[in-house]
Parts: sequence; C-alpha cells; structure tokens
Amino acid sequence: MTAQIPSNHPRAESLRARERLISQYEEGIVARSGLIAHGRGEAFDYILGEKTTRSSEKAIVAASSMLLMAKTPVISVNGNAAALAASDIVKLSRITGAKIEVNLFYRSVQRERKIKAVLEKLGAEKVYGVGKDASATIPELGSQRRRVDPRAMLIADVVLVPLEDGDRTEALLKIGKKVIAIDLNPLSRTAQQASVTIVDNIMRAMPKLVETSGQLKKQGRKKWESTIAHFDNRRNLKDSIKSIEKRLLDLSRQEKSLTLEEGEKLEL
Ligand code: PTJ
Repeated sequence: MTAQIPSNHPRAESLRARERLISQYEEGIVARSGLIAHGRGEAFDYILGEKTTRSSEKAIVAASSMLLMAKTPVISVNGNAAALAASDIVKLSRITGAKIEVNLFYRSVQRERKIKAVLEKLGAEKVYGVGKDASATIPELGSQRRRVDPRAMLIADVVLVPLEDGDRTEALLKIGKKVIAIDLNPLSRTAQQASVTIVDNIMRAMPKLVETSGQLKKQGRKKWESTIAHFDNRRNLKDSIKSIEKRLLDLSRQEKSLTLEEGEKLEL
C-alpha cells in the first residue's frame, strides 16, 4: 500500500524518501533494519535542520579530493544507499574512477544481485562483490561484511562507506585504508572513526560529492593535496556537533519557557 503524498505537504520530500525505502524493502533491496536505520537518520536530520552545514561542505571537499587522489578508490553500496542514491553513486564512480562494490550487513545473494541490477541499469559498467566474487576476507571483522572482492575492496586505498554500522570502518582502518563516511549521526562509531566524516543526509551529500568532484577534477593534484593537508576531521566533527548545539539553542530561545514560574498556572 502506497501513501498518496500531496505535493504541497510541508514534509513531502521526507515522506517520499520514506515511501521509496518501503517500496525498495518490498522489492528486496533494502534490509528490514534499513527502515529502522532510516528512521534514526531522519531524527538526526530533523535536528540538523535538514540542510547541509558548512562543516559538511568542508568534509565533502576533502572527501572529493581524497577520492580523486586515490589509486584504487571504492564506493561501498548497501541496501539503503542503493535505494536513496544509486544514480549519484554511478556518477561519482565515473568522475573519480572509483569501483562500485556491493557489501551488505544482512547479506544474501538475491539482495546483492538486485542491487547490482539497479546500478547497472543506471549505467554502472562493473559492479564488484556479488556472490562468489566476494572471495576475500577482511580480518578482525565478524559480520558478513568481512567478505570482499579481491579486485576491489581488498586492494582499495580509499573506501566511501555511506550509512554504515561501526565495526567495518574500524577494520578497514586497521588494514591501512582511508575511510570516508556519510552518516547523519556525528556520534556514531563510524562517524567518529572515519578519516573524513560527512555529517549529512546521503540524498543531499551524494549530489554535492558528484558536483564538487567534477569541479575539483579540473583543478589538479596540487589543489587536492593542499585541501587534504588542511582538513582536520576531529575538528570538523566537533563543528558538526556545535552546529547541532547552536540550532537547538536558537530554537529553544524562540520558545516560551518550558517550566512554569512559581505561582504560574497553565491557562485552561
Ligand atoms: O543493506 P545492509 O544489509 O548492508 O544494511 C544496511 C543497514 C543500514 C541496515 C546497516 O548498515 C545498519 O544496521 O546500519 P546502522 O548501524 O543502523 O547505521 C546506519 C547509520 O546511518 C546510522 O548512524 C544512521 O543515523 C545513519 N543514517 C540513516 N539514514 C541516513 C543516515 N545517514 C545519512 N543519510 C541517511 N539518509
């Protein structure tokens, strides 16, 4: 059953994304927990004001530079990323030369094949990591995510991991890879550990990554190197948290006091 969303509904965009996730779950692309993960993301997005912050813009510039500098970059795709940003994943792969690998937490060959088909339909030339292609293993990782393609993720120097569970980022870093995360929760383990953290909705961050990478590609290696040299992920993450703090403070100042003054009664 699909909800009819009036185009003038104040939250139409968010409701459409929700419907898309549900329909992609019914198609067998999104995992059941992907719906829960999306709800968590929505809550953080609401607090962020559903806008790309200045610190996220900075992270997007650093991430684009890192992808362009990389020798063997890989974009890791799970169910939610495929449902919300498949077209931009294919575009980013073309601009940066990054390989696309399907890597699922709730792994099944059927889901992998369906995600691969979505990406190929949008123009992806090669999609790695499906079925027996994921014949290599990332050590120290217990989940199904440890199975990777020896031609892509295993030999990658930079991995973009949109919407991730925490363990894999740690494992990828341990084996010497740089990790770029897109995560609306700046406190998540992935966000805290990544080399570059974009605290933003994947639906806003991916088109910006495509655009920025396209612009930076023309500027050359020196520009990419200096961008990365001047980027401090720890500081940038703190700025993301500060922008949440500021927004909440601004909002709370607009409201009437939430506590009753002594002797004050609610008007009935
Ligand atoms: O498709 P699979 O089998 O690989 O499973 C994918 C999920 C997302 C279910 C799996 O990786 C998972 O359980 O992830 P977590 O641990 O729920 O983490 C997801 C993170 O993504 C959370 O920190 C959310 O806040 C964040 N998030 C959710 N929606 C978005 C988001 N970040 C950016 N954009 C979103 N739209």
